Amino acid sequence: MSSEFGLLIVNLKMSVEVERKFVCDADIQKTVEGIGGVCIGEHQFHDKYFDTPDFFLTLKDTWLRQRRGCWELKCPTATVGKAENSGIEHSKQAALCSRYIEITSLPEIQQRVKYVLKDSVRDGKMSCQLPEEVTEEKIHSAEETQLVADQDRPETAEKSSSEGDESWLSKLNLVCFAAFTTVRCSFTLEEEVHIDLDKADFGYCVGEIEVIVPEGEDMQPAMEKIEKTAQKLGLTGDQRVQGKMDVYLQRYCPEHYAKLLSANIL
Ligand code: V4E
Repeated sequence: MSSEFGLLIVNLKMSVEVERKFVCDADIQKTVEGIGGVCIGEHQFHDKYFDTPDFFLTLKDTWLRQRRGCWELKCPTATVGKAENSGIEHSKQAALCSRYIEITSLPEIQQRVKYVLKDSVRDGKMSCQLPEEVTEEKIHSAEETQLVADQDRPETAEKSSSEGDESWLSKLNLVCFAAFTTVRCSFTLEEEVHIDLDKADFGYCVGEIEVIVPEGEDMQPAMEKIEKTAQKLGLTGDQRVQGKMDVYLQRYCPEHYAKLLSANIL
């Protein structure tokens, strides 16, 4: 996969992570294995989350983090599928699941973040340097084209040279607001269902059932797979379960937590 210049530009379709969190008991690992979950490994990672001092990104449900030295941005999907609006059962399933796009290309992350922060400058809520005009068109072109030279050169795939340069954070007035380490045990099941069992270093454990869906496709089948898996696990609760970030902010950043709660982000 390479052009005559050793560089290839491809269209990469985005994926949506459809996830449902659940409360873990002491036997959860056995329970997951009992329904056919195959453990694909345990690993540990440290997350650092970034936002402006007045929480502009997270108030737009946009989550910028650094994990294992790589940048990741989780943001809401653009549209809600038609099927999600039909039927009480469907809307109950939808309420228990979160849907986010995860972007891992640093140039694309920077474009997105600048685009979200554009409103903060327009509203006069904060000052940050936006070095170039950021338009929706540019966001889409960054989305549609990714330089995959890095994929051909594995030594640069994990961390590009610009990834080490963190001056863009201060230019955009971004500071770290949360940092914690997670030990994660991952399982795969049939029908492309994935389960993670997470233990955060501040003493919170949570499980997550996840299905990946190409952006724009109907999410209902994914939510049904998640519901089926939840039933097999014997999960009965119909309340939304707190993620690691909810608990972290509630404990350590109550002002930030309260703002996100009142904006219905958490
Ligand atoms: C808080 C938050 C986000 C940050 C990442 O949260 P989470 O999915 O809990 O982290 P993690 O480590 O499991 O990420 P993964 O490895 O799966 O990518 S992204 C969105 N939110 C808000 C949010 C929400 N509103 N509702 C639920 C159920 N979760 C998160």
